[in-house]
Amino acid sequence: MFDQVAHFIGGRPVPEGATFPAYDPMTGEVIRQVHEADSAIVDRAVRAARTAQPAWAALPVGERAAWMRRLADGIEARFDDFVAVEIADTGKPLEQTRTLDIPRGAANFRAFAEIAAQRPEQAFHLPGVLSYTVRRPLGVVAVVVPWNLPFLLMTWKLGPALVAGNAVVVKPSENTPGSAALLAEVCAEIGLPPGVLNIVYGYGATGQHLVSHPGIDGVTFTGSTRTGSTIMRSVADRVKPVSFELGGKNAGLVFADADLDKAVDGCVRSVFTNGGQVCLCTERLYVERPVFEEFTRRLAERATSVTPQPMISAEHRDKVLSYYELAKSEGAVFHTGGGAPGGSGYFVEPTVLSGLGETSRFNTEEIFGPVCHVAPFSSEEEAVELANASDYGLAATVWTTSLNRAHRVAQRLEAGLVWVNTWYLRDLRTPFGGVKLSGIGREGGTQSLDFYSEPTTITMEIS
Ligand code: 6OD
Repeated sequence: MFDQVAHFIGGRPVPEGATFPAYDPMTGEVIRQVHEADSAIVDRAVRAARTAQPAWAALPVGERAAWMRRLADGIEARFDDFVAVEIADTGKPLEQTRTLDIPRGAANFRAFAEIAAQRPEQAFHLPGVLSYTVRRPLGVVAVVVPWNLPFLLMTWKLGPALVAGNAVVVKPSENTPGSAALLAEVCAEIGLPPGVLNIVYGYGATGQHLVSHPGIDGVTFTGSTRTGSTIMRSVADRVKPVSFELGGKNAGLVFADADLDKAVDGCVRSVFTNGGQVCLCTERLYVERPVFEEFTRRLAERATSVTPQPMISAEHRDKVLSYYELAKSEGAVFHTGGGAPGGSGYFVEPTVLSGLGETSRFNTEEIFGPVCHVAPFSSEEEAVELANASDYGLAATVWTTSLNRAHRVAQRLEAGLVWVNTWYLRDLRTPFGGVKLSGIGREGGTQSLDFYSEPTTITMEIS
């Protein structure tokens, strides 16, 4: 499916611009040729969105919500196709793609349809005064999507942006164009009004044309902190709102009173899911001394049997391997892994190591691979300090059977998201995002609807 990927502008495929290859990370073979949008093509997409947006915004929210449900139905009708393209682009395991990535795509549209349609509005009364607030969509939103959860994260942004009355221009990652191309087909199949959802493909230069286009009213982005700050600079002169979910160096704290079976299971998931290529994955594990050795041994044993998933690209594989080499040069103890298996594809070994200092680049920079560093701690105070000693603050996990400790520690962690005795359990109504270098703003539930709209407060005298 999709030997050639064309832009989707004004409801039509636009097979224009030079092409570039997209690869299957399992084999390193080229699987698609993708058209690249230059500034003129981006301009056409933004214009199409601007033309479509007023009529879309004028629909009652219930009608936009009905379109979101049609999108979800359309995704479910082509469920197996979505699974196939997402796996081809990313090398994800079938089970994960069937149970997480693609179902979340449909769920994102359904959830935000419901949240928007049921959202109450507020009015404030004083004697002789009535104040109320109306929310207007931003207008045209640039949706810049990463390669790690391409469909899940694209739809996570599209659901609320569209239901709030915006038109959008999406820029998927150059590595993972397939599920966006299929979504364009679903839009055409269900007859979504042309221009409401547009998609342009390309590398960073295409993204740069998009976010700096004067017709863009806001940007939502998930990806690296460096790209986030570049986008921020691009919109600074026009003072446009941004919502960013950026890098992480997430800590997990395993206390000696934890249910160790559960903690090991949970940490296997939080470290190795998606080949460690989820912004929420744990890269720093701190384990209370009495259980440090047993926990580390069991985690390392389990690491050898995780379903292998390739890194997204040869470049990313080499980056992850360069951190393995760095750790070796600094004298780390490898409990498992540390290399790359032979053969084709962008695989690296799941790796558990210890012995590096807290200020090592290995322990401070986001690696985004199937790897974690394990270090012991002696007290709750020390655990919290270690977890918080990071420039990032996206997610953290706490493993303990003490209810008091769970609350105490969770509330002290400098992170936008804390999971206790679980990981990546999601309620789409909750605020989602990070602190420090991990992002700005929150999406999820009404926070998403707030970001994708602007309030106007109307105050009148009643005489
Ligand atoms: O599950 C989500 O809603 C979400 N925003 C996940 C982000 C993962 C980042 O890699």
